[in-house]
Amino acid sequence: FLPNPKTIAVVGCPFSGGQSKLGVDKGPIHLVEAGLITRLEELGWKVIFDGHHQFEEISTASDPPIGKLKNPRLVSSVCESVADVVGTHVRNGQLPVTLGGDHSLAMGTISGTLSSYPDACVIWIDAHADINTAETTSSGNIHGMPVSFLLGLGEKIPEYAWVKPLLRPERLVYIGLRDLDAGERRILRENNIKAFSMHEVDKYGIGRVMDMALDHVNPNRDLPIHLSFDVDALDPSVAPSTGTPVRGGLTFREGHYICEVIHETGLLVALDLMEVNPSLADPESVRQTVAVGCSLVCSALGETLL
Ligand code: NNH
Ligand code: MN
Ligand code: MN
Ligand code: MN
Repeated sequence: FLPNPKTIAVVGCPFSGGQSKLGVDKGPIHLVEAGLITRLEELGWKVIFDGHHQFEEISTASDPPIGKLKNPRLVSSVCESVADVVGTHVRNGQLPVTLGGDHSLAMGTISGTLSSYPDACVIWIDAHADINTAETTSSGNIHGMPVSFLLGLGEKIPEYAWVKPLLRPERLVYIGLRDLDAGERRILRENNIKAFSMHEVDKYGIGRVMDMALDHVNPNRDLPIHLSFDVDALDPSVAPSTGTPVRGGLTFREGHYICEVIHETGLLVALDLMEVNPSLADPESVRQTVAVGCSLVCSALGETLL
C-alpha cells in the first residue's frame, strides 16, 4: 500500500479555534522558518510545500456555541478542508506532515488518512486523551475532543456530519497521558482503548512501551500508521511553549525514540505535529520548543543518531 516513495507534503495549518489561547496559529510559521523543509530535503525527501493553508473565516458573531462547544462551525469547516487536503495528498501517494495549530485539526488529518487507508492505526502522543464528547467536555474546547468524533462517540452534531466514524477503538493507542478528565477515563475504559500513561512509561521504559503499543494496534506490522504528536506530551522543561503544559512528561529522548521507532516500521503514512504556541513563554523557550518540534518531525521521517 505504501506511497510512491519519498514525497512529503507539508500542510501548514495556522489555526487556533479549537482552544482559547492566541498564538498557536503561529506554530506552523515558526516551524517552517526554523528550516524544517530543508532538513526534510536533506533526509532525501522531495518536499512539497505550497504555503500555509488559508481557511475560510467564520466570525465568532456568526458562530455561537452549540451546547458547550466553542467555535463549532469554524472548527468543523477548517477540519473538513484539512481532511480534503490531507486526503488528496495521501491519494497522490504523498506523506502529509500537518503542522498545527491546535489539536482539533487531527479530526481533519485523521479523517483524510482513513479516507484512503481505512485500516490505518492511530498512535496519539499527548498529555491529554482529547476524547471528550459534547456531553463530557467541561472546557468546550474542541481540541480536547477530536478523538471522540473520529470514533463516533457521543451525541451527533449536524454541523459535524461530514466526520465519518472510521476509527475503530482497537486501532487507537495513546502514549504519554497524564491529565485526563473523569469522563475521558470512563470513555477509555468503556471502549477498551489502549493507553500507556506516564506511569507505564516509568514502569516499562519507552522501549517496551513502543513494542507493546505497536503489538496492540499493529500486531503484524502491516497496517499504515498515522502518528499524531501533541508537543505537550513532552515535559514542560523540554517543550515549554504550549497552551496546556503538564508536568511529568516525556523526556527529549523518549519523544524522539517514539518517532524513531515509527520511522523504523516503514509504515508511516501521515504525521501531525500540534500545539506549538510561539506566543507563550520567553524567546529562549519558544526557540527550544520550535526546535524540538522540528526534530521530532525529522526523527519520524528518518533522521537517525548514527
Ligand atoms: N481535557 C481538556 C479539555 O478537554 C484539555 C485538553 N487540552 C489539550 N489537549 N491540550 O491535548 O479541554
Ligand atoms: Mn497543500
Ligand atoms: Mn492534544
Ligand atoms: Mn495535549
